[in-house]
Amino acid sequence: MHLITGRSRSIQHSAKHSLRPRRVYVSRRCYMPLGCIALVLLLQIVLPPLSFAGEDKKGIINCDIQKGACTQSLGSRSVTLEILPRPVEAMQDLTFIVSVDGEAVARTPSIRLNMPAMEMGKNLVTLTPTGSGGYAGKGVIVRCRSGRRTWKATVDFPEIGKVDFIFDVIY
Ligand SMILES: [Cu+2]
Repeated sequence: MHLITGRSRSIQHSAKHSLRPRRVYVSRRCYMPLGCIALVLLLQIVLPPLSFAGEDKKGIINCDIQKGACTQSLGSRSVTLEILPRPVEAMQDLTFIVSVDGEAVARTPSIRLNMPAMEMGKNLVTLTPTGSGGYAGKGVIVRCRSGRRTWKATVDFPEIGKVDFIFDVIY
């Protein structure tokens, strides 16, 4: 709104006072590109949180990790993930606890941490067996520079496949 008003005023101004020195008119017009750049920068700040809200509405989050353990199905099995301590925060030492029901698997699963909509580099959590289908390991979820808080933990069982847990962390 401010930009449009500013422009129309300067056009009117130049029409009425066409005999005024040219320099005045030129220096007034110079504010326009600066105003546009400021507007673009402002939009870049405002838009990412809006698109993040849009992502949430699509229902990509399948786990409320702040409330407790989450369970997803993998074939005929159930895989459970819990992250401690809660609240689950970025840049903290976290313990990842995984369990799988059914017949014992021979090979230990691992967890890959990433963001659902952004490649954040390799972040692997190594798990060790704790007995009867249970595994645990330590890891850190990093803080995303975009400010987005939705992360994905992919639990990968070499023999039976992988399952995604998508949840919000606290920054
Ligand atoms: Cu990110």
